[in-house]
Amino acid sequence: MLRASESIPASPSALSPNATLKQRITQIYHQPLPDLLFEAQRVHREHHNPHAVQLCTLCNIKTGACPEDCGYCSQSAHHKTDLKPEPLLNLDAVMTEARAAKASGATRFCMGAAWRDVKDGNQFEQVLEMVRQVAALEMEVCCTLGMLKPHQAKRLKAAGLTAYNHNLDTSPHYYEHIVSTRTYRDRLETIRAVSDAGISVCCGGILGMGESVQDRLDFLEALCGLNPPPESIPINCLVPVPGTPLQDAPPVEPIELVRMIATTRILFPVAMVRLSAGRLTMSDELQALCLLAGANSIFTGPKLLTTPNPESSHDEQLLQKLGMIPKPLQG
Ligand code: SAM
Ligand code: DTB
Ligand code: SF4
Repeated sequence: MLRASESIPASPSALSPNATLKQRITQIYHQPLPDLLFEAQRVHREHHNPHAVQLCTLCNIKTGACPEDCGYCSQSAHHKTDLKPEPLLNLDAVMTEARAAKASGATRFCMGAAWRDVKDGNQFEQVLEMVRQVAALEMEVCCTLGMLKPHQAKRLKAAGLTAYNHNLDTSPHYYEHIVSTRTYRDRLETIRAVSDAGISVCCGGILGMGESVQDRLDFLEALCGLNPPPESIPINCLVPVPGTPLQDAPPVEPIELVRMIATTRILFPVAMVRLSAGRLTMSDELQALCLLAGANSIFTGPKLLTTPNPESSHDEQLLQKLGMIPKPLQG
């Protein structure tokens, strides 16, 4: 039992007011786990319903043959994976998936395309129509289509896009070990175009690509540099895909994932923190810890973009066991 003479362990606020952001992030991440989780839960409960988890569904509207060489990705033309490239899906197919996603409780529909960047023209016009029609279902609508120019971001906004996903993925330093066909600066420019157009920014990263813990903290520091801060932060664990350079990467240490989620929650109190790729190989207990550490969204449905994901029935059981509920759409 704690005696009156014993002090409560140091909390992040004990850090000197002159500490740099890097020092603050390091101190938050490395503090004893009970203190880290306590702080993350306090912040989470201040801004979110601690019982509610937003369900999102992904739809890969254009598969494979991507000219970028992202080392983690099944869809890069630079890697020999088993994936069969597919052209842009037609509007009906996308809407069928969007309606099914809504019927299964998802409130956000995210369309991904294996493009390096968006080209003006017929295909972009088709995507704009998809955005209009998904928005009309009264779902949040998100796209991840690669690099965007400011005028394209404005058109997506006008079509009703809620959010654009464009990940920084890892630290500025480690990025060039993972992708050589584009730079961190390219990523930042697209993110600028998205926020300047008034679209909410969804920006996160991937753990388990051979990066150090310091790289992960430097990635969080880079996220803190975004202005405005991202409203949505997907934290992915690498799904190792045979044929990619990262096919043999070892899995992320589970408590390191929990620490990353909690640190993200503390640094971004109002953001949605999404426990994204990699859940299929996580135990229910690990997912529960992530939800207790401040994650408040998951992707549901048996497939992410190209890799498998837990069945919806499993996720329903998990939420039920935890006494948690799918988050309703805010009016
Ligand atoms: N082409 C677009 C782009 O790269 O911005 C959008 C699609 S891309 C597949 C979306 C995000 O999925 C990537 O930024 C990356 O963070 C994540 N991702 C891709 N492959 C992954 C994998 N094997 N494991 C975990 N996350 C992955
Ligand atoms: C994000 O950060 N994770 C989602 C979403 N944004 C688009 C995608 C995960 C993809 C996992 C690998 C795949 O299925 O190909
Ligand atoms: Fe292409 Fe996106 Fe995959 Fe990179 S992550 S190879 S840009 S689809």
